[in-house]
Amino acid sequence: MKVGILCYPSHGGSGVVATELGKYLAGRGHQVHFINYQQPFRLRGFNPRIYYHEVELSPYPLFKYPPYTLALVNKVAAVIREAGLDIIHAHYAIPHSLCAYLARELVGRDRVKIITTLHGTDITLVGSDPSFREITTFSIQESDAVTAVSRSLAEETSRIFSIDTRVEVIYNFVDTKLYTPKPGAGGAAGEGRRQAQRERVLLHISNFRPVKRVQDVIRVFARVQAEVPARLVMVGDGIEHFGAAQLVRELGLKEKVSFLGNQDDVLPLLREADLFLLPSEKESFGLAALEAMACGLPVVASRVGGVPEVVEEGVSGYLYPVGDVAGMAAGCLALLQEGERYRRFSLAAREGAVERFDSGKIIPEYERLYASVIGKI
Ligand code: GMT
Repeated sequence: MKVGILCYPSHGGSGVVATELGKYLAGRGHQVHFINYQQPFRLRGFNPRIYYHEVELSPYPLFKYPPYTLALVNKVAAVIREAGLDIIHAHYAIPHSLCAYLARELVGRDRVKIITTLHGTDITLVGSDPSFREITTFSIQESDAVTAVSRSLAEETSRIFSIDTRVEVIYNFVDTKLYTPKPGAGGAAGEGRRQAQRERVLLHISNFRPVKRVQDVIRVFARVQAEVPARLVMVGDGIEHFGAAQLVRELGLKEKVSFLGNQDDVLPLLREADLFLLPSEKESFGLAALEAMACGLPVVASRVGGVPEVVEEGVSGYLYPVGDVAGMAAGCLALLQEGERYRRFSLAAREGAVERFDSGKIIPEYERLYASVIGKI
């Protein structure tokens, strides 16, 4: 099949899922075309079956807001014609799903099928905002198939929008052959190392938006490090960075907290960490938590959205109400202070990732969906 992928190329779970999906599909013999203003950050190295089409936008004094989405539509239509795409897979409803719809209108309805994958904030924050609500509803309804990355998000989509479109759940995935505990030392295998090492490492990765509650990460860490030697590694960037850095200074934790900014490759960081923290207010799935689990890290998180579908409560992590900093700190300490418990959770985290979310298990679900919308099965 020939598949066009539209996604956000910057750091963020939806772009990661779209890029990893494209790479995997190419590995299975499909031809994949990324159409974007920038090469997705995880799209590295040459692959003869992966094409990258850059959307260029000439500046014009009349445009206060350069119309990127119109240029994208134009480019998508051109790629459909030139490459003969079978499918456009739009990740994140706004604007990609609508751009796919407009491009299909330009080339002719029968030429290409549209799949929209909903990732979370495109529904829970952006899509439900009155300024985007109608257009989100429209683009969902005009897609040939719609998927959501968790059951919770699929249900929320049906609740928020009055649509009769079936929203199929296809979970996010991780390559568990690549995302593994540090060979011979990290994750579940590394309990010896963990016992011996002085400082435990807590890790948080996000886009530092208000919805991620990064100050809760700092407050949880403050309580944990008062009981066990520990350090906190913060990966990512966004508008909450300054508030978080300020809180670290106020709490006198500057020597124990590192802000690394956006990182293209988080695997080495996951392999050196002991616990993953995700105290978000909303989280449709929590891809960063899944990648952590694949590396054998138990997760301490809030019980929201799709997180309980990923992290098995009391098995691979502990979940708490949003803002329950004391609870989350207690959960971290229960894991860090009891070696046997930590070992069990670490093994279960790895096992959960391998058995339920491995890319080799999930990606064929997308292939089946593609085949069914283009009438091949
Ligand atoms: O967190 C965000 O707002 C960014 C968004 C994205 O595009 O990366 O994340 C969403 O999609 C991810 C990939 O499907 C999910 O793992 C995240 O849970 C989801 N974020 C939220 O629901 C807040």
